[in-house]
Amino acid sequence: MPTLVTVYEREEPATARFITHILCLAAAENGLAAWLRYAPLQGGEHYHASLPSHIVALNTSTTSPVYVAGQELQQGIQSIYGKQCNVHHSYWDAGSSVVVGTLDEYTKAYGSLSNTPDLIQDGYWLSTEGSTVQILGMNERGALYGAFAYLSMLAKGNLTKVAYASNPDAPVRWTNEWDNLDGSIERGFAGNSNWFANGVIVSNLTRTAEYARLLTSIGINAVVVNNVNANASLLTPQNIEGLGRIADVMRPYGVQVGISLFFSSPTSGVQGQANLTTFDPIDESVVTWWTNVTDQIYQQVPDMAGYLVKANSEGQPGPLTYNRTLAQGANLFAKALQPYGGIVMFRAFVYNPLNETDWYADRANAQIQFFKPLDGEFDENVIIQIKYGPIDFQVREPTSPLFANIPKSNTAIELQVTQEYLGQQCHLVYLPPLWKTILDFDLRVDNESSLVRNIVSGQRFNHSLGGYAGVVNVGTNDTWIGSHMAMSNLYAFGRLAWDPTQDPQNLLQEWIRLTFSADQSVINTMTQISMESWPAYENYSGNLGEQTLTDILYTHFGPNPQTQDNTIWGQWTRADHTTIGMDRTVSNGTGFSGNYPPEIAQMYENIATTPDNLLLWFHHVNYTRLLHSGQTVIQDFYDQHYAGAATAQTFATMWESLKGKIDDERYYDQLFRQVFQAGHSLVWRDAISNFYHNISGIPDDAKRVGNHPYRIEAENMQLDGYMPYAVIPFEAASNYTAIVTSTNTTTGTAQTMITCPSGTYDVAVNYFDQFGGASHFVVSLNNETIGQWTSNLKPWIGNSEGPRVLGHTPSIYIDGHSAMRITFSNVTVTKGDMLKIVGTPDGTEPAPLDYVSLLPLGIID
Ligand code: GCV
Repeated sequence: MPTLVTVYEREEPATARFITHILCLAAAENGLAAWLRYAPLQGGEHYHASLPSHIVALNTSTTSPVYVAGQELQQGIQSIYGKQCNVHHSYWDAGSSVVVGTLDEYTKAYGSLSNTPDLIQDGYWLSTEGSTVQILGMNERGALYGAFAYLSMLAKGNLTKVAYASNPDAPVRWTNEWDNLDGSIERGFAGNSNWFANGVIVSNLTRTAEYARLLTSIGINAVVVNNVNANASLLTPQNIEGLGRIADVMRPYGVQVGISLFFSSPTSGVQGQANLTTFDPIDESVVTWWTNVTDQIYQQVPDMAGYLVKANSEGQPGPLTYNRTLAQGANLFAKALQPYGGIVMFRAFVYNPLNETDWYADRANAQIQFFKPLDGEFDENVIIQIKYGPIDFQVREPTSPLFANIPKSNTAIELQVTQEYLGQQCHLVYLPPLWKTILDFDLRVDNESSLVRNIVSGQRFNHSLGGYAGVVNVGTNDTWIGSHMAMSNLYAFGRLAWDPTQDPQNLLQEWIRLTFSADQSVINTMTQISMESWPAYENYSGNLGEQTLTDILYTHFGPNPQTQDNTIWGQWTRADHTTIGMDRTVSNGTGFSGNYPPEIAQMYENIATTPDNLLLWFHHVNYTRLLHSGQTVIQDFYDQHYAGAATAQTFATMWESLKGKIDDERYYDQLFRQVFQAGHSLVWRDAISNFYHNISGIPDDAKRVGNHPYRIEAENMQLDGYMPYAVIPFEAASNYTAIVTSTNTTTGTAQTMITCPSGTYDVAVNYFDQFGGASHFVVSLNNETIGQWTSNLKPWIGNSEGPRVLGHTPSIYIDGHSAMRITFSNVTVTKGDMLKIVGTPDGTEPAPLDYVSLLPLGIID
């Protein structure tokens, strides 16, 4: 007989009752306030005497960052400790107070500090010693940063005496948002744009202001508001006016606006601008066109941060069309911006579509080929923005050698906060440990210490410009980027851009305290899950330097390793029946390893000194080659994929231990994602293991791959109204086969008699949730329902809104993106019971099923 069922789907009444009941027990939080919740501290009133009673914010203008700092301090102290402070805007000396302002204004009002702190632009001085708390910025923005640093202390219950100066490591700390003018967001997994809709800038910019507040609290100083795949109509007079409105709401938070440009805008017929017949960057008419447009923008946005340019890449136009160099292209904009102090962030992500049969035409070499010869030709206000690896935000890549090859140019590192290739916020992946492998990597230029973080800060090659660009892609969803836990990535991005020496785990724990709870068990659990998440994801997606192994021709979400090879995108793995890996050596391969300075080049050139985790990035080897670990390549694939998926199972269980310790709304939302991740990590595990098992023909020593004793393949059940379906790619389905209903309007039934021993089992059903329908499934034993669900996890499309949806890019196919699992726990099963699944198709989705697992307690398969 079936027993109690717990599922984490949304649609069913039983589940809904469960959530509602729990919701009554604890207050809900939607996540919008992120780490700036200012949660009340228990017993906060006992600390009133240790807190300031007055706030002096040394600026009377309501739109100044110092004024905002005063308001923020008032709100924070009130909310965290329940103490009401008055805010003054000029000299005030009545007992304990906190004074916030620029160093200059403070000196005018209160006289010089005894020791003048050593501050640079955006830096601040924070002293809680004495009866007056001093928060003094080198500029207004710095003062606001200092106020947030003080509030962060208060929110963590830290009332210790400190006195220190803090300066940013690099001047450029920007986010890039890939928002399109129509309101969609490329690689965004949290709804639509907060600032664009239907080709124009929206009138309600409340969320934009809230975002600026969050960003400034982590030291971000500019936002590029539109997609690097840009649209010329951003430059209509109406949109330029709109940019002014965005800048106006961000300015009080010290956050500047930047924009991405479409290189051929002069010939795009932009409404309200002249239309030219050329976009040649050295043509006088083009120079004048951009100068004019830039002047118009600065009239509306006098403090615009600058331009971001993606040129001659992935179909974007650029100077190469006219046989001009990328430097000539970049300098066109640099000259227009120079009078205003603006910056050009020129992206190094330049490559041409590649020959799909020629693996020697290595995409990883492209940036070096384009940019190295141009070093020294870029204007002083141009920064070359370089993705962390030579390909494209993969789960592991070697550090881009370009950082070492253009010492005369300013550089910035581009990191991706949105998890395009790393689970699209439906898999938890805490990214800073990955980023740190790059930032702390020593490229040994001229055999001297050359850490990437010291290159992009400008220190290593003596540049005053450089820094960080993080692709964030926030949307209208309350979680901002699609999942509550993924916000740790944004928090840490800002904090690392300010100080890249910080420890990812410390940043994480600070974020947990501010965002969720100071309860040590909450901190420990979330820390463990997060710190294990990148290694787990790497293990069940693509280990040994094989890249993520996702489908690069479609959604970038689920597994599909064969899409890497023989395409114009040049992400080769070169997997055949006996060998795998990309030979990037100088001696025998594409020569990529020679792009590094000699010490690093030698390390990668030599297979014996190449670390296992990048082996297949640099070398082409037999599946049977022994790794440094002593394992063969193929067995390591199997083992790591099993290990990674096993770790992902523990995340859901660990998360369940947080029940009642954090608010229910975020608890259930994240639990829903962890359950999804647990299921989808098995899809990944099986797909990659099966793929390489199939191609190599080498069995798994542990006899797991292709051997699933607890599974009942749907195609082996008795089918009525269902028929077998050969899944493409084959590895995305167990036994390569699913079942689908015979038509899209008729119900199908799959049934079988249970032959396993009677007992209590978890019943896991693997199915496919395609975009285009919401099929319904009912699972029963002897005609008694043990569970039912509607296959509609509502990926973000158009204007769909609402909590608890998976935001990944959807798939219209039965494949590794749509494959997923639902589990009914603790089901009592008797040998001889009839297990039946009835699938009702909907729209274009034919109620696809893969298999049912009857899992004894503790078994996962
Ligand atoms: C904005 C990858 C992504 C694209 C992105 C591009 C880029 O190719 O898949 O969506 O385009 O990188 O960074 O320009």
